[in-house]
Amino acid sequence: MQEKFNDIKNRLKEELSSVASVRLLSDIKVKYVGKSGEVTSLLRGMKDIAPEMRSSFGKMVNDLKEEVSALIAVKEAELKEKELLEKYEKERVDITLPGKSEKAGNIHPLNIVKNQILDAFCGMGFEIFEGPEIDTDYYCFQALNIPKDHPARDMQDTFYFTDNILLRPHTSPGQVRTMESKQPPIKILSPGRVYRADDDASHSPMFHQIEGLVVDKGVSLCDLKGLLDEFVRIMFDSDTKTRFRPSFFPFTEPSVEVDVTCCKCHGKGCSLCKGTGWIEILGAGIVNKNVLEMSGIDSNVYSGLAFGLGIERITMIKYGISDIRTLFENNVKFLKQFNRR
Ligand code: FA5
Repeated sequence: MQEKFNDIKNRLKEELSSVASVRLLSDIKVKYVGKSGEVTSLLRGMKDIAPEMRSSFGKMVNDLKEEVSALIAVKEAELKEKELLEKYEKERVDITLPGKSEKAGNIHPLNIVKNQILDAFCGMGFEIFEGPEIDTDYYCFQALNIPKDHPARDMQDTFYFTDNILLRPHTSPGQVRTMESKQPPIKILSPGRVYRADDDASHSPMFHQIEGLVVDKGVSLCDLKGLLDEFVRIMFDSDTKTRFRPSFFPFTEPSVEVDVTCCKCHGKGCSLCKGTGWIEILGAGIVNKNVLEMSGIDSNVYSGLAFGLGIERITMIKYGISDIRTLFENNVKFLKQFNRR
């Protein structure tokens, strides 16, 4: 029996001396100490052993099993260590090499300014409502108190698909759609792209506006002034002043245009502000009663204020950009200047 035990140990040692991986070692483990392995099978032969010899035979087999398992465990630890070192070697990184930095894009200046404007008004309790870019004559003009053939249409001449379907020339249809869909109190902003038959250094055929509308009981020109003063205070330098000029929009009465002191010359007069010291940023006013009534709001109970600002204009003022077209040319050198990282 001892001979048989020795034979098992010798064969095992020989196999262990040439095994090269943990995976192959596990086959050897199964062969010797697995459920049907050579050593385990010896115990099964117990029934053929004389009863008085069984206890010592059992002990001998268990000792053999322990010895075999220990030999396998030592080899296993050795192979695992070897495989780990090989893996580390394969994955070795030279940490002294210069890193490859990822090229990240940055937010377009128009979006930077748009987000600042939305943040400023949302901080004052405004909600955002987006209307369609392709709209009807009714929403773009008629519901805003601009009937067919009214000369005020020339101020916002745009691109027509049919007599009735057009690219919206301003975000003011957002006022009407909001008032039709909800009753006061209303406090919304409507941002989006708008289109006009314009094209020069300060006018683009496609540009972005943000419309603001507040409708409630007792809304007055004082509220409009306070709101826009606060907006300018948030958006521009603390010494920037606002100026309200009388103006005309068919959908507001009275109507105003709002100027801010020029960011370049601070009111002294320069080429950017054409020597006036002021730059116009938006149109605004008290919502015309006809507009409220056409949208289903009782103008004897409620009044409203509205404003519409051009995002390009504010971006140009904030960054001292003299030609609106640079905002749409996608010149990477120009756009990279706005990377704030
Ligand atoms: C309007 O569009 C009115 N709907 C604004 C309004 C809303 C008035 C609510 C009263 C109540 P206006 O045509 O002035 O107004 O345009 C508003 C702003 O859009 C201008 O101050 C200017 O900043 C910008 N803007 C107008 N045309 C262009 C253009 N072609 N390119 C770039 N910006 C423009």
